[in-house]
Amino acid sequence: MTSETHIGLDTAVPPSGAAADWTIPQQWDRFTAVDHRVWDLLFARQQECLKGRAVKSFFDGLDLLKLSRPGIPNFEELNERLFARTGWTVVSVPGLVPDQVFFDHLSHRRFPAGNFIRAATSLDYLEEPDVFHDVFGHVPILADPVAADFIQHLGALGLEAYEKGTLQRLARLYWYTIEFGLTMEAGERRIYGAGILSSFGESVYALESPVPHRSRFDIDQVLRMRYRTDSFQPRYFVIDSFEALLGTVAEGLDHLYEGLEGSEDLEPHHADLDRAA
Ligand code: HBI
Ligand code: FE
Repeated sequence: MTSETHIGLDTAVPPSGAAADWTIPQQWDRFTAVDHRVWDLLFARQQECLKGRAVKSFFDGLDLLKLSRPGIPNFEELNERLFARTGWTVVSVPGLVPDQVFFDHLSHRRFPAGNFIRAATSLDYLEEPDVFHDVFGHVPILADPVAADFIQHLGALGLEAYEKGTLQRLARLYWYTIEFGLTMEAGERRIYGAGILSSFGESVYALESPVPHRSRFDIDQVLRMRYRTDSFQPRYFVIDSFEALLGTVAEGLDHLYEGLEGSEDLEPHHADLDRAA
């Protein structure tokens, strides 16, 4: 049975010290030498592992945003470069925030990033998105203008879906693209989803293991497809390009939600759904 977690913290109030939008000061000076060392270890391992696996705009983003500098990035410095590039900024949050808060930030070109990093003793396991998952995984492609537009648009669609009660469907679109998306690039499959980019094991599994299904991105299928939050993904969707992906949502999703009313959810491990990708 797949599990779809939604942090329905609808009634939750921001933790003490956080603003109404759940942001908190990064307090970059608070990070210890061990924290920075963990970042450097994870960064070096992924930079090596992603060669030939990640989409080109991921590496371009690392360079443009000077993320190869040692240590956990100071958001003040990072945001000067990111904002100048695509109008996005990274904001610090204590952990998972309620859905509507999360999508509201995205709709205003603010990416919420965890203000903590995992322990050196658990480099490969993560309860909640930490600063490595969020900044190494999600931020570099925010320097790509088309991907930046798509993610902001997804934020606006998320707020709409929250009001309409179709957030569970929109969360799948988010999950199978921004978190675990693959794309074609020069005839090869490449990774662009942050959940894969920030994971050593899944960066290899997603492209090379015979286990998962890899099917051509089909927005109707994606909106019906359940997903797992507790294991490597049983299925990945492959887009042709960020431009093509943006095109699938440019007119909004209302007509798709309507067309899917009453349709069964799909299980990601069922092989009969495969459209060659
Ligand atoms: N909060 N900090 C944070 N990071 C997320 O990725 C996140 C979240 N809250 C809700 C949420 N994601 C989900 O709504 C999406 O993954 C669909
Ligand atoms: Fe994420």
